[in-house]
Amino acid sequence: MDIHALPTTVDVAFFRSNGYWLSPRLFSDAELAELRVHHAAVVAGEYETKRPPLNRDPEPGNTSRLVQVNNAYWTDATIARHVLSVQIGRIAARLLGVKGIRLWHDQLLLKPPQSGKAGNIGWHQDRGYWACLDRDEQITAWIALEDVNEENGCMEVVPGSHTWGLLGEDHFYHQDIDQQIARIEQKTGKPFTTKPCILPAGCVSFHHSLTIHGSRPNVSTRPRISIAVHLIIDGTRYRAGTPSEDHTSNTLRRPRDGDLYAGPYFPVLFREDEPNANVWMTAEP
Ligand SMILES: O=C(O)CCC(=O)C(=O)O
Repeated sequence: MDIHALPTTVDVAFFRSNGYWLSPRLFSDAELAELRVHHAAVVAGEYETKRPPLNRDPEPGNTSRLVQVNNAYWTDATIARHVLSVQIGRIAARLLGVKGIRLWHDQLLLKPPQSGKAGNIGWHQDRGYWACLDRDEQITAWIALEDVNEENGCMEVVPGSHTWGLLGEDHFYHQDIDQQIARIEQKTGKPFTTKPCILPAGCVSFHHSLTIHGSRPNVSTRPRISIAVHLIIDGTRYRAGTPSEDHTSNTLRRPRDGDLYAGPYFPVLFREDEPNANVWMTAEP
């Protein structure tokens, strides 16, 4: 992990106005090679720690459609080391202009080769699934373990859409993604213009939780493999009675209204005033 690559003030300004930012390369060839082996093991249902993930879809052995595994870091020490990296947290904190970052949950992803529509991820705002969080400003770090581009169905974002408010268009599983566009345009009165997040392996895209994003089929012969690290600002609290009451991360602790998301289920990646708060950190930069 490149512990020196931090967004510049120009990068931060780009993130603030566009709602996403693509990092330079953060992971070395050796780290990527190791991560790919561990990613494949988790997809196959081989859990090094013997602890299963929080949930997954579909079951191990089925790679005929998009595979997602939530809290894969529970199952594997290598994945945990990178998902919980202090550097990912530090970059996220700088982009959001906050002092601390915790994990909300991770999501290991595999979009199979020649996926057809079964590989699509419908247009959505993460915030739509995270209404139980008491603030709008959250962020995801999406780690490319292979080169991703339009051929293998890279993520696409709508630049600036994080300023449009919450649209109620939460269609992660909607495969006919072109059908959604006219309705979103009608709702917002704005043209739906997307930007592909083309990333060489080892680079990471960061997107704001209100940014509209989705992805299209993998038409290549290679899998698209990645890990999305969903992050919350340290100090985020639970808001009761929202449509995302049943978010899987709430099943971990059954919070009461106003409870802090803290403790071992929501580990600290980075805290400006407490450099050793990240218990997974192996070296102080
Ligand atoms: O992997 C994709 O194409 C989309 C992932 C996503 O929705 C996310 O990371 O929030």
